[in-house]
Amino acid sequence: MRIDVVTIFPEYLEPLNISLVGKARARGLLDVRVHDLREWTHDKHNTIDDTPYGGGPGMVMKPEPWGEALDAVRACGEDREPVLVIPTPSGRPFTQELAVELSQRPWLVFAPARYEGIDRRVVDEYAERWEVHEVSIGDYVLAGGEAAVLVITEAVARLLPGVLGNVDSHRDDSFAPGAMADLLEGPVYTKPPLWRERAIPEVLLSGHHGRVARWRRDQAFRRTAANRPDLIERCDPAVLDKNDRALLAELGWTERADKRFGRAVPSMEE
Ligand code: J9N
Repeated sequence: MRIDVVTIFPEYLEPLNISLVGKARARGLLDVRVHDLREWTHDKHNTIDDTPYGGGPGMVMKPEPWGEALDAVRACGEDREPVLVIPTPSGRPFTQELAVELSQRPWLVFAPARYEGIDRRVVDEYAERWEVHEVSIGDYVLAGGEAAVLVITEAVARLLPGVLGNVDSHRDDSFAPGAMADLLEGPVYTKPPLWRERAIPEVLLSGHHGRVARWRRDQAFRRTAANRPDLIERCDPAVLDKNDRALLAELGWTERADKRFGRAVPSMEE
């Protein structure tokens, strides 16, 4: 995969040199190129922003440098059009599903904005030629899109073939399509067996695979109910077994257990 990032803060993208993304690049699985937007300005102050038409606070990024930058990136290489990804709090939510979708594209170009955003005509112009995604990484406001580029790139890079050790690593990801009933992952433990007088839950030492699986599923439900009740609400009743329904009832989902989870599904142990 090739990734281009056009930014006024190229140093902000330095983390792409290390860790999983850095290793993927070193191994030739990922080609990342970071460009300074100011290279495509022509005035002596390298102006990239101006006041908004119609008034209002803040500054808007001018269209000309973006147009020249994106055309130059496009001209440098590939016989296909890239996918343009623009981080913005008003974009489509970035989810594991979108990460999977983007990981299947050969070429992504990121356009992180500063200030109050980029002149709308840039998005409209490139949307006529390229696939364009305006993407939000969450309901909070950053000072610029660069941190979002790091987030999206890491989520995408770890899905590329050969980047993670084994293919199985993805299957249990919380939010991975097909993960256990769309639940959050439960707690994990490793050596030593006793740390600061804290033991490992005995079931994990039991060697009883059925009981371990049941316990993990219960933990996942407890954590999901506590941190993401919305995931429980929209979970398909058909994926719940008798134990799940009993646990959810115990956790206070009693009414819904009556209404929605009343269906008989064979339990894991049966
Ligand atoms: N999700 C999200 C994106 C952003 C920004 S601010 C400027 C560009 C992108 N904030 N929050």
